[in-house]
Amino acid sequence: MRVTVFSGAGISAESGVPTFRDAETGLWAKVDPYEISSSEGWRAHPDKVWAWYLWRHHMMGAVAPNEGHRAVAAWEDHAEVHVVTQNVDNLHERAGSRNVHHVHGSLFEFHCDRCGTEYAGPIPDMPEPVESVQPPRCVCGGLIRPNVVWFGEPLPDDAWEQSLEAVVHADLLVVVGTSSVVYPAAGLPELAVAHGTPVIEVNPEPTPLSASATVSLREKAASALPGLLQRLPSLFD
Ligand code: BJW
Ligand code: ZN
Repeated sequence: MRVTVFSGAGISAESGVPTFRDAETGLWAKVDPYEISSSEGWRAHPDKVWAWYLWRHHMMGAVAPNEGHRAVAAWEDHAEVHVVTQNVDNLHERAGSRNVHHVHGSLFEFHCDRCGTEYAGPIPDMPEPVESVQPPRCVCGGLIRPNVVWFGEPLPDDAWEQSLEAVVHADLLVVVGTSSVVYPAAGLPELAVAHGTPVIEVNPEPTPLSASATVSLREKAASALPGLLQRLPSLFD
């Protein structure tokens, strides 16, 4: 069996990583997404954006995979598993998943915003959020930025192609912890539905996908994912 998992911030919530859109604890409850997570925001105030990403870089390095990430990795004992994740953390890899496609990039890689050269220099530790930090400069004079996809930017070609393949060839798509509002990524489950592939959504809250998912489990990732494959026969009764 080929299982593809499409994950969002909710799968890392129980590891202590805040989601984006939770009204109280979400990252966007405190900062304007278009100020901090767009190429316009970067051009206008790179020092503010850099400071925010340094803090998130610290936070993601300080947390561990939870039972949800670990369950997905363990499915590789029973199935061919691909993980398509919108998350810029590395918790799926740290849990042991081998085929992880990061459609919104990675917060553990950096490059120059002018010449594109990968940056392997030091990244300051930022345990507390601060207002502003000057990003390092490349030898070409450009600024070093995180390798993440901001609003208005294209998704990385390789990850996107591999994600399309993984969704189109899946026998089952498990969509976990995403609000399903950010495109083109949110189009992947729609593609599976159009192909007639069973889609299981795991999310304590309803989303725009819920109506078309084959099964919607109103459960949290760390409790729903560990027993999910064993539950399949009863879910599709
Ligand atoms: C739990 C849980 C638990 C809680 N267990 N669940 C109108 C229509 C269509 C598209 C557009 C449009 N207007 C503009 C656009 C385009 C735009 C877009 O989609 N905007 C919409 C928001 C309207 N998209 C783009 O700009 C994309 N690029 C693009 O379109 O390029 C075109 C182009 C082509 C060619 C050349 C040039 C351009 C890029 C999108 C990039 C998104 N980037 C971010 C930031 C990444 C870096 C970072 O991490 O800082 O990606 S935004 C943010 O949202 C992040 C996430 O990956 C993404 C999705 O969020 P996610 O993961 O779903 O999190 P939440 O918080 O929304 O939801 C969490 C869920 O978990 C909730 O449902 C909870 O209930 C649940 N949950 N606890 C399970 N324990
Ligand atoms: Zn450069």
